[in-house]
Amino acid sequence: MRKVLLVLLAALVLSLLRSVYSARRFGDEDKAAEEFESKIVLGFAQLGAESEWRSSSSASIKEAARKYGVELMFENAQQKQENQIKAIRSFIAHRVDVIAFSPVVELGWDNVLLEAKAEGIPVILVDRHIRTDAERLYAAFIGSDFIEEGRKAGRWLLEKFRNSEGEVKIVELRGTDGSSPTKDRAEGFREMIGNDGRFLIVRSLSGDFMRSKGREVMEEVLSPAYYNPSAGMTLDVLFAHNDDMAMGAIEAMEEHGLRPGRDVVVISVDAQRSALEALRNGKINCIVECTPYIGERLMDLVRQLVAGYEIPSTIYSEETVFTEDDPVESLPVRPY
Ligand code: GYE
Repeated sequence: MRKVLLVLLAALVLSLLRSVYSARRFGDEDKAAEEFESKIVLGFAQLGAESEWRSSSSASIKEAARKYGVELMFENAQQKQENQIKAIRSFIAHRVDVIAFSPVVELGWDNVLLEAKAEGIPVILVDRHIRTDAERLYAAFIGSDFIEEGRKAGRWLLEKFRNSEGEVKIVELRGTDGSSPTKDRAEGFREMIGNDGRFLIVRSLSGDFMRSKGREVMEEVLSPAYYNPSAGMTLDVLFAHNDDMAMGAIEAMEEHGLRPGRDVVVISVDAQRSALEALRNGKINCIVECTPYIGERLMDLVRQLVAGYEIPSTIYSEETVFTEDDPVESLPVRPY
């Protein structure tokens, strides 16, 4: 009898253990399934690492993805459109939930974006625009108003020279040709100064948004063939489409014995740490801010899209202008 009772007790204990174990297993599986379902996958095709701005923008996106629990597939296209297109195709093949990218140039995206659309994968343009006749190839644009940035630069210049009568010779250092910030900053700038006959853009050259190229281009601008004060070949203003190129050009000017900020008025765009430092030191006169910190807003949009909410089609960052007239203590100290 005792033996039978013992066997029964053992069987009971065993079955209890089994049911506890299987309940735990089911619980884990449920949790895993839930996590699997809620983890959003975002494919981001970054255009390159041409500037400090770009590196900060990449860092902002990676940090925000971590913070928001978004699984990020991140590709760096080394400034090549074909690499960006390849990256987007691989995101489509992986069936990510959302694709985002910063288009290196404006044209040539229709095919790949139609492919994403056919697979029902929404696309967000980050930082730069595309140009297309096709409809609804992307859900939203998030970034800066580049035309307004160009206007801000022009407006400041008009104010700076409001009391001067002579000609104002301007050299423009453009960013990457074919890209929206280059086209729009140039447009906004011309819109402001175009009706004032004193302002002459004597040269407009591309430095591809890179510090090394900004320096190279400025060296060419200052070579005897183009710069010869005794023959009246001078330069009054440098408008650089970004800080990296402005910093490179400042080095070249200093090597030629010019005092940037005094002999040549320098206007730049971005407001990265090194340029703000140059503004404090009087080597830059005006910086139009363009913020790379768009990661968190992007993750917000991604979540809303996946949850099926309507999202605004254009979201511009709020930005300001820093000038030589600002009290030095009021200028921000940037981490980048
Ligand atoms: O101004 C420049 C970068 O697209 C806004 O690209 C961005 C520009 C930025 O390389 O520094």
